[in-house]
Amino acid sequence: MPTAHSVVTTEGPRVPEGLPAPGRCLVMGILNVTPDSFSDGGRYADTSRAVARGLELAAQGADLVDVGGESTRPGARPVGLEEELARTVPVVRELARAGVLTSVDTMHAGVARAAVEAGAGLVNDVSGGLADPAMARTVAGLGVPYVAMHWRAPSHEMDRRAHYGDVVADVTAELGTRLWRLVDEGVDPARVVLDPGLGFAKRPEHDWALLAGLAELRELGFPLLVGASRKRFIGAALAAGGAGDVPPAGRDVATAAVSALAAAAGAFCVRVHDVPASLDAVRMAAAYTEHLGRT
Ligand code: PMM
Repeated sequence: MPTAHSVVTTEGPRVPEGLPAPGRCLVMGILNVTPDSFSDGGRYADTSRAVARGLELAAQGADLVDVGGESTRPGARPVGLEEELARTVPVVRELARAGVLTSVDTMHAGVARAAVEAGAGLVNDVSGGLADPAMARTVAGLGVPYVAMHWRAPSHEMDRRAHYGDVVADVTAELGTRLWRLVDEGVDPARVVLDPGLGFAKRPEHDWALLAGLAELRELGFPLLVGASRKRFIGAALAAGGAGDVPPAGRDVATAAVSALAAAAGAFCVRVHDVPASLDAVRMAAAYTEHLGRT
């Protein structure tokens, strides 16, 4: 459902300045420099291991590497600003020095600023500017692309907020409202990427409805990022299909399938742990969509 403010486009979404345009859905590799993220917590918790993993993701073909220093899994403990800075900034700096395009996954304006000053080329904010009132103006001043995700509440209470009438219409309307608040505060709409926030105040049925409803979200007229990797709704669908209880690290093939679906539905970028599988998946989606309507 387009909102009063929506810009309906018939073409594919434009690429925000500063991001690559390979002619297919972008693949963002996840680098969680945290002890407690839900599927890879602790693996890259120190700077040198994190940098090595970031270089590996880039060598595998990631279009950009998303460096996060605070876990957003349900119930995760908040991290102090100093700790988040210490986890992310040195990693961003080293990767930028090596020529790797990085984004910083943060809800905090201070971290966003420090990371961009250290070389990050994009700010990825799962709260879409709601968690830190200084974020919108900071991002406006930094002049980098900004991912604004649909978010309703901090991790400890988001599961209680997973109530919708029509989830696709509600998320589209809430993202539209958020977007125009950001623009009011100076964020350049040409630099904005929107994200439905799979798993954030969503139950598995909401996540599937949003994936199936990407076309409606695209009516907002902005590039869409989809973060499905290893999430609970993928585990739920595997279980429902007879695969049993598959732990997060065993969900990468299924994640790649979701990447293909998202890319074929017009996603601009997918955010994943396993880059090679999703890169092949989005390549297949590009070949497929090129031939849609020709037969
Ligand atoms: N999901 C997580 C973290 N950051 N960023 C965006 N833009 N979209 C997401 O869906 C998203 C995100 C949580 O997943 P992780 O703990 O595996 O990183």
